[in-house]
Amino acid sequence: MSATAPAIRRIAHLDMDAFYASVELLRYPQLKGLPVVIGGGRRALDDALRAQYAELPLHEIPVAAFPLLRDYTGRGVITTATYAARQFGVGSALGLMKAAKLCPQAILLPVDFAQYRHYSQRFKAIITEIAPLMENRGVDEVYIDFTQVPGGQREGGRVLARLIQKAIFDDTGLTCSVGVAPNKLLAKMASEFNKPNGIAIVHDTDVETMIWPLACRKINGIGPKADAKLKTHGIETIGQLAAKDLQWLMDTFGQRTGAWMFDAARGRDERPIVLESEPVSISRETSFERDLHAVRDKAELGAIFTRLCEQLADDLQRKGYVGKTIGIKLKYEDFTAVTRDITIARHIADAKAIRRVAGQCLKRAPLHKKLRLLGVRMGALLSVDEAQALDFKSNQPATLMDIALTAINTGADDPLTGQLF
Ligand code: DCP
Ligand code: MG
Repeated sequence: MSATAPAIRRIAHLDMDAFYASVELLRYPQLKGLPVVIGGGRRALDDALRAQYAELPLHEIPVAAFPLLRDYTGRGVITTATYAARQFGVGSALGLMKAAKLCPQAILLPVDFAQYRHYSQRFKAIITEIAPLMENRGVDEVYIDFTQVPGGQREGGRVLARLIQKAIFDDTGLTCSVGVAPNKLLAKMASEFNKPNGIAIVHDTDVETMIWPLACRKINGIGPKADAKLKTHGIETIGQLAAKDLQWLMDTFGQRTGAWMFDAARGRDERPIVLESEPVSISRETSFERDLHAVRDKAELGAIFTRLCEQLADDLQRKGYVGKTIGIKLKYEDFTAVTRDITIARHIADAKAIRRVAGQCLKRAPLHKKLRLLGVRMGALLSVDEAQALDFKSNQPATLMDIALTAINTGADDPLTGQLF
């Protein structure tokens, strides 16, 4: 490429290989090359194994000591499987007992989301150091804009893809696969072409040869329902889809979907890379079926309040956040609203702790009017990893007694609040 040639849009899709399983193999490298599946609620068993071999480092626990799929009973499903296990036809979403029939000798390990989140954050941090325009698509995949990044145009993006793969592997020991293409739609398909540890490059001119032979389901957005409908019209491949005219597609699938399918079959996709914006706060709220009074409906209100705190705690834990500003929102029967919040000294995400602090907030809000809505919010968010580092450094006490220390924005107390919550 000459120095004056305009940059061609190059978008990469990067997807980690057998992600959960590969993370498990980092601590149990003795299982490398063996069929391993991840799933089921067997954390207790894993703990038992570690307790039994407490004197040994994890990587020295003998392979023969690991639980096998053939001994599993229960209703759990596989989250993922190593490539060695996939050869037996087992993989994501398959029931563990069904999988045991196909590959009884596979080793079964329980899921450890905290560990996967940790590695997820790590590989993404490495990518953004090299290529800052990254869109988060979930725990193990991202889109990256290669267009303006050094090496992003060389060999269609292969040079930069290789560099990123190497940087991730050097830091984490994990492999990934990358597709580089003119847009997200094609990049997503391409990242699957050479899995695992592969790179695939697609140009506009490759659509006919590389994309049209694929099944329609390979288009991200054509799900089982649309696929079944396409099949009833004899359309199996993307090439067959591309042979249909726009009007027919719009008549059959509706204007929007039909037009989208028309473009997708031609490998056209203009969607921009959406940059990560970390949430400032996470909240849960609910409006009541009838207005509730703090005294007369105390039990009902208390139960709803507790439920909201549990849901908020769930959201936080699922997304890997903790926070230290707990707030409530109240809307009254006359549609006026108030908020109260308290900032505590440590970051938390646990339902009981949230409930206690939120209860303190509620005590500071007027409660003589009936309520139509109640909300609970967590602000001052940090990722679990960041918070651990920070709270450890500042050596804060582990108790909740310190919540009274740093109350802010609590407004005037209302004499009617009493000891309700
Ligand atoms: N996952 C899950 N349940 C599913 C599918 C996936 O829990 N039905 C989890 C486990 C995977 C992770 O999400 O490790 C990433 O999903 P992928 O589809 O990218 O699958 P893998 O990374 O495991 O394998 P591949 O190498 O095919 O990408
Ligand atoms: Mg993956």
